Amino acid sequence: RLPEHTSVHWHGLILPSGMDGVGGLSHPAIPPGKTFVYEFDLTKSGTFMYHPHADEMVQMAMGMMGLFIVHPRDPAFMPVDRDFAFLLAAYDIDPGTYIPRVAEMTNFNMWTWNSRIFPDIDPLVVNKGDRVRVRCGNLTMTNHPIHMHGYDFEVTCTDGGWVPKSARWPEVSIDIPVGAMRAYEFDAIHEGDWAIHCHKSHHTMNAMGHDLPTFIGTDKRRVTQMIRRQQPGYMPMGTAGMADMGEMSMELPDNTIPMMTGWGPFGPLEMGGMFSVVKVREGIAPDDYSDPGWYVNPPGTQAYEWTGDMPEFARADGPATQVTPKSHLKHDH
Ligand SMILES: [Cu+2]
Repeated sequence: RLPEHTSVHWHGLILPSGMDGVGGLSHPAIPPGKTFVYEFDLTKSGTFMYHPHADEMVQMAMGMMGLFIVHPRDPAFMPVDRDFAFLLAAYDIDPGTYIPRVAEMTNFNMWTWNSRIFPDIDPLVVNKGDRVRVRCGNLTMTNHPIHMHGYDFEVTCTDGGWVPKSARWPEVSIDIPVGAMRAYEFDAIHEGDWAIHCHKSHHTMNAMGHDLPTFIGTDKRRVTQMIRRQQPGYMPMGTAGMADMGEMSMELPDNTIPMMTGWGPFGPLEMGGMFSVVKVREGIAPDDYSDPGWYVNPPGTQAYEWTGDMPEFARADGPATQVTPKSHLKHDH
C-alpha cells in the first residue's frame, strides 16, 4: 500500500540469493499495490532484523523495520528466564510536526528503542536470580554504546551467531555497531533500580533547538531585566547548566516532549531518548512484568550529605604545588 516500490531484506538470515530482498538485485522491487512472497528455511537461531532495501533512506527514516527472532529448536540450549529485545531506531521529527524528515543523514533528534523514547519505555522487570538476556539491534545510522549499571555481563550472541563460552569477555557497556545486533546476558544477583542507556549523552535527550548557545557561568541579571520590559514572564535559563530545563514545565507545541524529563523517587531524572531502568526485585513471578515501583534502598546503602570538614582543593599557586625550577629544565633541543 506504499505509494512507491519497496522490498524486504532479511538481515543476517542465511537464504537463497533470490530471497535476499535487495530491490533490483535479488528480484524486481515490489510495485505499489503488489504482494511478493519470500520463502526460505530458518537454518539457525538468533536475533535478526528486516528492513526495505529499496529507497532505503526514506522508508527506514519513516520506521519500516523490525526484529526477526528465531528461538533455538532445543529449549535446553542457552535458556534464560527473561528475554528483552530492543530495536534501535532514530527519527528526525521537528517539534510540533508529525512526519519524520526523510532526507536526514546525521541530525536525528528522536533516539528510540522499539520506536519509544524515555519516559515511555517500560522498565525491564527482573526477578532476583533470573538469567537475563538483552538483545539490541541497531538500524540507525550511528553506533550506540549501551551501558547497564550495577552489573557486568557477557555478549552471548551477534547477528552472526551465538558466541561460544570460551570466546566471551566481561563488559559493562557494549557498542552496537550500525547494522548489527548484540545480545548480552547476566545473572540478576544485585537487587535495585539500575539505569540502562545509550552512553552518547545526546541520545538520552529528546528534541531540542540545536543552535542553543551555552550560557553556563554568565550573569544574565541585567539582560533579564531588559528583556522583561518587553516580555514580562521571561526566565533566564541555562546559566548553571541545562538541568533547569528538565525541572521546568515549559509550554511545548503538540507532538513533542521536553528535551530532558522523567521523575524518580528523589527528583527529576533529566533524561530522554534511549534510557530505561532495570528493576531487580525478589519474589517477582515468572510471567510478571508489571512495574514494581521504585527500589527502597536498605538503611546505610544510599549516598548522603557530608557535613564535616572538606580538604583544601589543589591550586596551581598553592604551597603544595611544586613547580620545577627553571634552572632544572634542560635546553638541549
Ligand atoms: Cu546512542
